[in-house]
Amino acid sequence: MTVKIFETPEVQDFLKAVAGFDQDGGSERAKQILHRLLSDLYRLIDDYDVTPEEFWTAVSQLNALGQGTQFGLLAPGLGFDHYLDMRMDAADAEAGRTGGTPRTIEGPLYVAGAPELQGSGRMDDGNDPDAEAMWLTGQVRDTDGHPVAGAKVEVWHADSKGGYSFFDPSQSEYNLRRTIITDAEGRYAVRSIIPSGYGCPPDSPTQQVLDLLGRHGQRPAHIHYFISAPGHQHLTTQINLAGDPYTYDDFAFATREELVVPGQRIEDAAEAEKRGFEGPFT
Ligand code: MBD
Ligand code: FE
Repeated sequence: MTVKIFETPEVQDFLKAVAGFDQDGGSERAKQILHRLLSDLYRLIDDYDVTPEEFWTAVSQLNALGQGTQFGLLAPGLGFDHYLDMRMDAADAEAGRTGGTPRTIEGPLYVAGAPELQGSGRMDDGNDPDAEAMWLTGQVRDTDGHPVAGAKVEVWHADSKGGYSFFDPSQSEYNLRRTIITDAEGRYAVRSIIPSGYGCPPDSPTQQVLDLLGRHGQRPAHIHYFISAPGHQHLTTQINLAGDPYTYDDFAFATREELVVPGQRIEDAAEAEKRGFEGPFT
């Protein structure tokens, strides 16, 4: 079947009616955007001779992607999150906002309301027998290099199996999620566990779409951050633990060279203690 009807006046008028152009109510912006989106899709159906079977298969897939956080998971896989970041980077450059730690994507697994720590404390609940201890330390500085005391550092990351609390029912509430307030020198130091990379569930609607593209759904081991302080631009970012096979092959396209950090292995508790880290050391 090769019919080409998209450019006909009937279809063009039909699209305008579908987008509510002849109606007084609704939102002008919604009408414009829906009209453009539908036009692009109608044209695609014409250009690729999309069959009714293919169309209804796509509808079923979209319905499946509407469950839980599935579309939020596919969106970074399709590059939307990174594209929005690229646009914010470009806007920052245009406005002369330079310096500082680069942003990268939030992802779909943030949960608000994590327990608050003053400068230091513990992020893990101690219930992950496969986990290795990790200390996460840092200093929040402004773009002139001055420390920011009292900054809010929200951190969240996966456990040793790549699962996130709230989404992985085997974990306790807010495990590996904390809001840390920086000390007088802008510093924070918390005890946690080394996260593993995340993988999209193999049978999930998201992975089904990635399979069609011949792509995996893996992310390298990473730690998410929101950093905020009054009078400063909010920063959404992540760090990647160097040496992961997926560091430069992230299905969510979130890796940035400046955010890849090598961990420093500490072999014994005495050494950790000497550095002022809080236990437990195993
Ligand atoms: C994650 O942990 C994540 O950070 C992103 C962006 C997508 C899926 C899982
Ligand atoms: Fe993540």
